[in-house]
Amino acid sequence: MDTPCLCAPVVNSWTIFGPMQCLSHRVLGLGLIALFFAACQPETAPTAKPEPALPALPPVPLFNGDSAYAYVAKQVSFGPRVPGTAEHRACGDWLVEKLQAFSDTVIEQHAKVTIYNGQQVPMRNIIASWHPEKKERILLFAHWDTRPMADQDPERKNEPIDGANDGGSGVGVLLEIARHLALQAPQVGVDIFLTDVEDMGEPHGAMGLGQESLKTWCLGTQYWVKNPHVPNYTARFGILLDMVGSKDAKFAREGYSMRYAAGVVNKVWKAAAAAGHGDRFLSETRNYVGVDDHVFVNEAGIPSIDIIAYDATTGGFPATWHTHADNMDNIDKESLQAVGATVAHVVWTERE
Ligand code: AHN
Ligand code: ZN
Repeated sequence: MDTPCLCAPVVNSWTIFGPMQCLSHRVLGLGLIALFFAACQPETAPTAKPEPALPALPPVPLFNGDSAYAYVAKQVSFGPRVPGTAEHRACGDWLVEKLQAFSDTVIEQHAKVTIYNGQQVPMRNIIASWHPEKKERILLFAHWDTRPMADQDPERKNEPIDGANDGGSGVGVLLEIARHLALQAPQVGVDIFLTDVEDMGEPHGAMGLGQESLKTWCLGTQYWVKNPHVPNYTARFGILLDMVGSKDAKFAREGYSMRYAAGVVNKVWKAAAAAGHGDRFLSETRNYVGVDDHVFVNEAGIPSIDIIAYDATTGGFPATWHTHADNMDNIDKESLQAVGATVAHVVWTERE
């Protein structure tokens, strides 16, 4: 039978140099010997091997604002993309077709959801994935539906809006990112989630996080949080693009994003500066959004931020928000370019 090691309460020379009675003493002893010799090295001798070089990152692709703009124009050409309409269906088919051409997998989620007035509408979430086998992932998302009414417009309030900015711009940027994902993979996996029935919330707006707001907006994302497109889906972080195409768009650090994912805000703001667009990403934090898709994704445990235009003249969203002026005349290629180049920088510089 082996003699059990009678561990000495203190390490003395015997426990180091004497016959080793157990593995832990042997390791400790050798460690101390190594330390002793290391300390005796002349100061000029290298004490550590150089770190092995990290695998090289692929180049950040050149985001093309003209291409993103064309994707926004194409969406708008279908007409307002109000859930339940033929225009919504046709645009959805086109989005799926584009993403199938650019990605490894496209998953659609179809369900009926109930909006604020009790009406049931068909929801269609669209999720495209690149390297779905990778554990380290980034989630990029934007809503693709448009608001069925123009409740912020003094005229034709009951008619649907074009939603060039609100519904079109974020998707346009993400399709251009998708085109590049097809050409050169970043180190991490990526999912692009086009959320549906985001914009059918109760007409009094959603400036707070009250129960009514939480219940009636972002229904596609709320559905996805309860029914992820793959079991136990998660991502390292998420970036929501909402209204990123207005003229001379500027982006404040959004309050909820700062509270739940300040590190991601910092990462994205740094990337904007590195991409040469730091002037658009303001250092100030403002609470101007209320509920948006990222709120629910944060609750699902994925730290997520909202890149959403902040207009100093309104103290909130661009003046075209939920009006008929949210059309192609008010889309700015340079804004799409600034946001797209920033997101591309984040995605292609992220290490696995
Ligand atoms: C507001 O309407 C304030 N938030 C809901 C999210 C949204 C709607 N974004 C654009 N339209
Ligand atoms: Zn909206």
